[in-house]
Amino acid sequence: MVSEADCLFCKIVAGEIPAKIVHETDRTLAFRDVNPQAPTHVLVVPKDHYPDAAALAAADHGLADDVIKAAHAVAEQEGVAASGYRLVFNTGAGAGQTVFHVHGHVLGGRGLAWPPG
Ligand code: D5M
Repeated sequence: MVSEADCLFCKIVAGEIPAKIVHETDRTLAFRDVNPQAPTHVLVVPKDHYPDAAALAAADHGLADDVIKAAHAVAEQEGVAASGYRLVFNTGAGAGQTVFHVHGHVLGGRGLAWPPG
């Protein structure tokens, strides 16, 4: 596994920090956000460490596909797929990224305004 010392989400993947895990595949993990912004707010990560969405896409072995498929599976499991949900990858500090292990936010269960803040 590609991991990085002192990466919070690598530690969650490794089971070193507790998280409320809701979905897992061989290459992805999904767990509830500690600071939920909607009734459903789940983070989906690749188990391997990539700092952001651009690095994940450049990995070029279908891992980005796996993360997006896992996000949709989470939305179905949470019962928000039919009504609509948002999948957000904050990419870079200027866009609000604070944890530099790529993660998709699955947000749903309420109306979501556009444009986002
Ligand atoms: O999103 C980073 C997200 O990570 C933010 O919504 C809080 C969440 N977070 C931070 N620490 C934890 C732990 N320990 N468990 C679950 N969720 C966590 P960003 O897009 O980088 O701003």
